[in-house]
Amino acid sequence: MSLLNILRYPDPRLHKVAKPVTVFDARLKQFVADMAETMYEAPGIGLAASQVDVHEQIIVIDISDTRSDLRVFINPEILWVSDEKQIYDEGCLSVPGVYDGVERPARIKARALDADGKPFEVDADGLLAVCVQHEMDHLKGKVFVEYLSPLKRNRIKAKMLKEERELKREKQREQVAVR
Ligand code: GNR
Ligand code: NI
Repeated sequence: MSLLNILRYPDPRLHKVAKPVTVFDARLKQFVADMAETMYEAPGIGLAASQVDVHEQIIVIDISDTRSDLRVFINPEILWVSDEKQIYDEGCLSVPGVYDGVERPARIKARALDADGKPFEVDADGLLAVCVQHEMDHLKGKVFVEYLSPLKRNRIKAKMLKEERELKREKQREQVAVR
């Protein structure tokens, strides 16, 4: 098992479009296990492979309070969305510390494959519907801040770049300390 590095907005690699998985082997299962470990450690309720710089259609989700209901979605497709919308205050492990309202269809029907390549369908509402749509956006190269106004997005971008500079400086100081 290993923890994977999560890309931070505005990293351009977050905007790459993921390709379908074609091979269902032990390597895929190991990667799914690493994604789950990374999501639980973060901690987050979902993670898309795009966020760890792997541009294949792989998502892990666990919205349970007990962190014991892992769902794996490979090559997911939306089959139906409700006309009814819901606004949810979304966050993202690639945009830490930022939360804002996003309007999306309140209910969806989706189809995906599990880690064995076996198809399944899911009817989702509430947080699960939000999370599946948020993660499927990542696979298309879309981050939730792109639903916000350009003003908000630019402020978030500036805040993230400032934090990145500060993180880099901290790392350099650590390096000097061990030399
Ligand atoms: O951990 C996460 N929480 C969350 C909260 C509200 C709406 C969506 C999410 S997904 C996010 C993890 C993440 O960034 N997945 O891509
Ligand atoms: Ni996210």
